[in-house]
Amino acid sequence: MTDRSFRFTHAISRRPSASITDGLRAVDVGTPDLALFQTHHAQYIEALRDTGAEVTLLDPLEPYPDAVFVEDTALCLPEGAIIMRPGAPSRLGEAAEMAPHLRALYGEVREITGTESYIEGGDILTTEREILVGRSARTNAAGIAELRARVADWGYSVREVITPKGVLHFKTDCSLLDATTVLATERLAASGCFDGYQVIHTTEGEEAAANTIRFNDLVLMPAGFAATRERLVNAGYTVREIGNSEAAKVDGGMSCLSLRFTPTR
Ligand code: CIR
Repeated sequence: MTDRSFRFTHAISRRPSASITDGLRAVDVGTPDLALFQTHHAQYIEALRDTGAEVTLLDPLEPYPDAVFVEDTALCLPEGAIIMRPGAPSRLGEAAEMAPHLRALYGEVREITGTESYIEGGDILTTEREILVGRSARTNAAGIAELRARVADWGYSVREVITPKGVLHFKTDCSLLDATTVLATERLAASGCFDGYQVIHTTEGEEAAANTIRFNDLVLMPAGFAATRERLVNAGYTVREIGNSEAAKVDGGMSCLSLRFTPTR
């Protein structure tokens, strides 16, 4: 088994814009504080660099309040990148903003183009053996079918799963930890979508800790979830905690803040 699903040479992130205060959110629990968001973001970028990756840091995009959440704009595989079609109308234009940056690094960039196809990167979990895509309020069956067609000749199998009702993205509730292991909330794992994988559950009340990223030898996780953190440390992972209070106010977390990949040209 390889480890291409969690070892990468590159990452792309985008600094938060002042318009993040208008970012989409399911429930309004307060407006993100830009200065604190910037501080957390800087910690996040430092951690990405500490993995050994080359990090491209893009400028803020004021017209798109949610543009800091770059993960939703593309799926990056070793063979090429696929530009998404975000299901949130206010985010659709973010994908075209990302495309040139990926074209600069990749030999091949494909696009989801169907006018009825919607798919966001947050709903996609790439493991060593398959690509799981959660149908959600942002990702529909047409988007998943189009992704399947785009990656078929690269040898990937795409499995459609369900993002739990009321959960923004599939990866809001899970993350890949290594070639055979995922971290997941009990409510998501109960759907059976991880049968055949080893699952470490977030502890009760710490569901918001499920969105982490395994990146080379580090696991980046949101700060403040001591019991779940202990489970990861006990399982042998090297955990780096990053402040996430401001991103969380607009339903964002560790995976949303970067694209991680090893491009082949
Ligand atoms: C949104 O609702 O689209 C943003 N406020 C949060 C996006 C989080 N992205 C992700 O989980 N991949």
